[in-house]
Amino acid sequence: MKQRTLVLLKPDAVNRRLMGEIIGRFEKKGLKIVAMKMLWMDKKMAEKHYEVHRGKPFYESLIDYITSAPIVAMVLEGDNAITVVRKMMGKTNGQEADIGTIRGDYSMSVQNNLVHGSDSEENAKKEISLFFSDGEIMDYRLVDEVWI
Ligand code: IDP
Ligand code: MG
Repeated sequence: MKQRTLVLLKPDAVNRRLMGEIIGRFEKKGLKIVAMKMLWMDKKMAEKHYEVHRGKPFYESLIDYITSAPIVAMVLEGDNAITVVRKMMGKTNGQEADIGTIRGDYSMSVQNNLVHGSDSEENAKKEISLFFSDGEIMDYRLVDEVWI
């Protein structure tokens, strides 16, 4: 089933110059980038995005982290994109994430784990609308789609 998912390259990905590496993995996998922008999240937006974590011990630190530097937000599209992206990200804790995943290969931290990916269709819809208007999401065909 064709799905769209929200992916964030978090402040550590930008600061560690890993944007290209991470975006390249998603491209090479066969996911389609249908929206992308760099932005600096403010506290209000961060609190909305991470609402489900409010009250958890790591919440304040998470808000500080995600607002500490620019991020890149993307909408990725593909067959079962939500699950595929979560698999490519690996477990939340970079020390536990399998080698071969983005976090497993590049993160040593449970907080500074480089990427965010939506975890359900419902959350994907909500998260995409927090970052992008309908007009910012591109409807186009890639010439290699028949091979993907
Ligand atoms: P996920 O990003 O793998 O879906 P969530 O449990 O939804 O993980 O947590 C959201 C984000 O909050 C994580 O990606 C990570 O940056 C941070 N986080 C989660 N658990 C902890 C923790 O125990 N300590 C510090 N930060 C955490
Ligand atoms: Mg999550």
